[in-house]
Amino acid sequence: MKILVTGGAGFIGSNFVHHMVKKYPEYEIVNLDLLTYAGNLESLRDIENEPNYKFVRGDIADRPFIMQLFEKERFDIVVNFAAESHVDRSITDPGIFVQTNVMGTQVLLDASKAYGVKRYHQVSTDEVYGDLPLDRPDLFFTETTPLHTSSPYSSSKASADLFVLAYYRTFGLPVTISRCSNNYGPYHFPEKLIPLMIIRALDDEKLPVYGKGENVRDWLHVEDHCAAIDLIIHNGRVGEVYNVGGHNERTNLEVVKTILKALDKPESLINYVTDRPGHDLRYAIDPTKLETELGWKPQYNFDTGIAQTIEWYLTHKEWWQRIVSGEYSNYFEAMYGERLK
Ligand code: NAD
Ligand code: TDX
Repeated sequence: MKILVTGGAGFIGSNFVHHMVKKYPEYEIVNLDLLTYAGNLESLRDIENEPNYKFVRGDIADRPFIMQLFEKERFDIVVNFAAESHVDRSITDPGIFVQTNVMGTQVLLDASKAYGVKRYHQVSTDEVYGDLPLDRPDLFFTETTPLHTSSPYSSSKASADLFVLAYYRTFGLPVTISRCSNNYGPYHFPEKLIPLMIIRALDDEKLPVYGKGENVRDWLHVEDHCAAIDLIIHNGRVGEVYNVGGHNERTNLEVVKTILKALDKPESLINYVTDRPGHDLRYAIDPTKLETELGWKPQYNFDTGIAQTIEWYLTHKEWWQRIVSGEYSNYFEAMYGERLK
């Protein structure tokens, strides 16, 4: 079995590559990544010489390159993680989100169709469902919740999902889609809430909490997401969408306070800053379909997962210090400089 993993140098993709390379020594795993600011080959250092693993640099939206790669490699399965993934960046620069997330997906679909892949899996997000109100804890996203997006990021992801489903219905391409809630864990790029707060708290720096910090996210440890995708590509029904989430809802403020407590840092580091435009209020996944059809069960709850994650950032300072000291410092200044003054 030969599997193309796109975006395998990013946060979730690199965790998935680790998972697959270790679990399936008989498979060939090809990791295709453009190495944007979010791609980091250091996240794959420990498996880069494994005989069942190979890295290829390239752009999923580069049609001639992708067609040549599929011609040469004849993949059985494609798992598409490659994307622009940060909501705040999609607000300052939406164009690249259309280019990579929509056009790139469509190129991969064409290549998968042309070369007869046995499964095309699209890694999507719960953000395609929009948001839920804060005062209705009884409501959850199911696979039949209408798509109703808020940000350029979520709109690009929803567009891609619609193309994936169209290629199933129109061309019979064997597709599956997973829509997961917020991930956290090792190799998470420090522009996202949890790693940003851990790293800044360690340095006693101000922690920028948007608005009142009352927005709710449903957190899932990245290894549980990877296990879900593994199950879906092997046993999921073609043409189906599977929601992935573990019922771990927290307000952003609760998350930040949990991190501060674990690191023995004062809550006075919290700084309330201007809210994100169009900020989604609450995400909450109903994972019943994945649990009942495929027997998926998460291994972590938020308490065990966040403890493991904090420990990982404490023991992998060299991984994130290189990022924080590079191009990323300019990004932080541009995104937060004025707001934190
Ligand atoms: P990430 O930003 O950490 O990684 C994205 C990777 O894609 C990077 O390695 C980057 O170099 C690569 N990439 C970007 N543009 C590319 C292109 N044109 N061609 C090839 N490679 C390209 O993102 P992530 O958080 O690991 O998310 C991975 C996927 O999972 C995304 O599709 C995202 O929408 C989805 N998702 C993320 C979350 C989350 O909480 N992070 C939750 C649900 C779904
Ligand atoms: O500095 C911050 N302060 C803050 O209050 C940042 C970076 C975020 N936040 C808030 C915004 C959100 O309510 O924390 C929450 C989480 O923010 P992000 O980490 O940016 O994630 P989110 O916008 O929820 O999107 C994530 O989950 C779904 C991923 O980035 C997406 O790729 C995924 O699809």
